[in-house]
Amino acid sequence: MNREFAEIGVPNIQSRLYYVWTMSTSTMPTLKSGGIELETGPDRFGFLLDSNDVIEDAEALKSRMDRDGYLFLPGFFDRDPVYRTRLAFCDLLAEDGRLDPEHPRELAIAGTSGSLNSSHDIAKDPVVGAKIREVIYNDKIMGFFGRFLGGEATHFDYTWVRAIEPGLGSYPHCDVIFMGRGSKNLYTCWVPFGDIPLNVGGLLLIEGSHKDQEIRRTYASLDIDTACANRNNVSEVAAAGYPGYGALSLDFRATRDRVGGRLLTAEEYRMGDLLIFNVYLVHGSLDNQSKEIRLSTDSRYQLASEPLDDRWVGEDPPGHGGNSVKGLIC
Ligand SMILES: O=C(O)CCC(=O)C(=O)O
Repeated sequence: MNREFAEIGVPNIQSRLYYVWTMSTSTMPTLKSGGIELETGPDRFGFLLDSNDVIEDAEALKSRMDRDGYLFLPGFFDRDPVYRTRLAFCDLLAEDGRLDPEHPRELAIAGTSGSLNSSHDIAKDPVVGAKIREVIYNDKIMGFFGRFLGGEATHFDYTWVRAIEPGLGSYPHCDVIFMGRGSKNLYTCWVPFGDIPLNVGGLLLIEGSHKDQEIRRTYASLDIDTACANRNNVSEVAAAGYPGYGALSLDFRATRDRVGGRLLTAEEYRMGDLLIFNVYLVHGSLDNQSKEIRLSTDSRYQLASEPLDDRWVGEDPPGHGGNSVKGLIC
């Protein structure tokens, strides 16, 4: 599937009437992650299972989460507030010089400059941050987690807001090494703030990888905010030989071959969709092979009665580094 611009008329709030995407039906784009081409045969690649058929059945949801490591709920959120948040997000990026002024802002076509790179800067913006939080922590999702977890649910105060430029996606990793100091019964929600077809590079995961015992015993037992005093103060993750900043590997294809299971993504993530996954699930994202900046958030939910990772709670959560780092002999 290829998206190409075709100008057709007046902008409309719910759809891209200003431009439509024309699709060639012949082939999918070549999918890459980390610059490495992915195999897309049916035994290695597929699309996420829609779990809306069991959305009212907590036991069925739990058993799918247990089996696959994720739940995909297309259309969970009303599209309109997500779209309005996107518009505010695009305005912020445009004012920062990150968008190409030759195109309508809402298309988020990448420009050449800008400084608002940090997820935290965007999340703290009084307009965009507030609009994002109104969507991703709304009563519907908190109620959903209350039923799914079987008790009152809470979420981290810190929200990861991504404005991903054309280029490489995220390398395969498990969230638990970044946020596993509290409850491990912790779930990530990944929410697109734009329609994200394959070439724009949405979330990619390895189905069933949350059950991989070798990953659990090794990589997933580590904590990124550590400094090995006897190893030049590198983190225990780096000391154990994992590449990059907390990646399990730099090669999704090889990691899939080792773990088994299929690589899964959505044929097109749409505004309103919700993807929930286990913090032990191996995931990352497809490379962004378009001209567009990919907008999305990831946020975390758990039982209110269980301990929270203190790096991510409070009015101004401390996050990684600084006082969060624990010294170790590795
Ligand atoms: O959006 C991405 O590229 C990565 C997101 C991610 O790693 C996460 O949701 O935990």
